[in-house]
Amino acid sequence: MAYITATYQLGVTDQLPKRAEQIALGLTVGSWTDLNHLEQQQLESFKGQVVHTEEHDGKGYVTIRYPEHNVSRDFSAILTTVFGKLSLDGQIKLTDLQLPATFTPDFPGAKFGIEGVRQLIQVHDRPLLMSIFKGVIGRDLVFLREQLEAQLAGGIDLVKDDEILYDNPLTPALDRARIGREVLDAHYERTGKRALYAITLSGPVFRLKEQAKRLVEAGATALLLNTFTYGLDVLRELAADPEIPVPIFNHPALSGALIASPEYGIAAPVLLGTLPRIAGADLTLFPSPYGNVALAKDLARGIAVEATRIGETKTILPVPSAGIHPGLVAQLVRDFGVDSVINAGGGVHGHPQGAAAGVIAFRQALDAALAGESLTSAAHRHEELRVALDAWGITK
Ligand code: 1AE
Repeated sequence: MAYITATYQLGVTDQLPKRAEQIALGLTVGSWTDLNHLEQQQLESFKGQVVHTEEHDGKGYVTIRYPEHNVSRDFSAILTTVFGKLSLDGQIKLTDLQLPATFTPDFPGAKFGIEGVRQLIQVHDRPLLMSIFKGVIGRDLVFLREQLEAQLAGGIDLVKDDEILYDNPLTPALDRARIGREVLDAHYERTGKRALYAITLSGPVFRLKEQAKRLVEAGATALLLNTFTYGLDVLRELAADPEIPVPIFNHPALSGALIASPEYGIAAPVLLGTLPRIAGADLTLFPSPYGNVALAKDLARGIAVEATRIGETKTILPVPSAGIHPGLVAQLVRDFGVDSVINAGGGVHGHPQGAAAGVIAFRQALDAALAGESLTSAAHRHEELRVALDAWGITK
């Protein structure tokens, strides 16, 4: 029989085997010792089982496995079983979740993954560079076009909408898709360089698929989903649909409400790494350890480990984000490696010489970091990088 396996951190360390047994039974067959022998035989294959308990650093850890046939094949059922009511039951945090291989047909993961996205933009040997539209709310399509052109002119690989830019009268999503495609194609004709532009999906949940298909028809080359405001099953349905043949970027909006507490909620590597990978995201954004909404480095790296875990699903690109500037690039490469995305909004648009120079500065910093050259030394040859380091400083 196959099982879903979950590990929890408890705020207590006493009587762990007993507590674990209570969880395993409470989330499956209810009671056990009250059942007669025949009932026990009948229910044995539905019973949750304690796999392991241990205590360290003043916390208790319990691992429990749940029979696969207890749940329907959706995230709603899986998460309700492993951490539904339980999430409300005192100091408890879900720290690991593994689905059995028998779930793969229903949870096939990303369409593109790391290799697929690299293939689309023909970049195989370095971290990708992504920028975020900034200050677009209240502006029109002319402004948006200019911002996109500037980011591309610097040589960006990926561009994404700000997650707060929805479908709206000034820059309708369909127009963004159409104009975005025109600009991306013109850039390709001119330079031979392919880039992707992810448009934010928004609107009523039951119309999202239709919206995604219309955006793709209009020219969208990628989509951005605020997954935790809609739900993981929404991401899964979009990713599995063959009529939505573009990469999907997972945005972490709202996830702070679940990951921030050390005692409650879901561990960041599970919520922003494991689950988006299984649900079908091609990239997963999360707070970097360095910026304005920082996540502890072990957690940020834990997300990258889960995103790139080799197994039943494709590996997906980790995107440490927020407060990223060129002076952080060497640190990013050290912490997240080549299979990652360096992503910046303010760190591109805030460059004193403009967004194109901002992207160029990132590229110069990246080339230097990959060559093992210090950013300070590279800045002697590169004006854009020098200006960026003067503006933001350097993290060695
Ligand atoms: C963790 C998500 C980061 C994000 O979406 C965003 O817009 C970052 O902007 P900057 O780079 O901090 O300006």
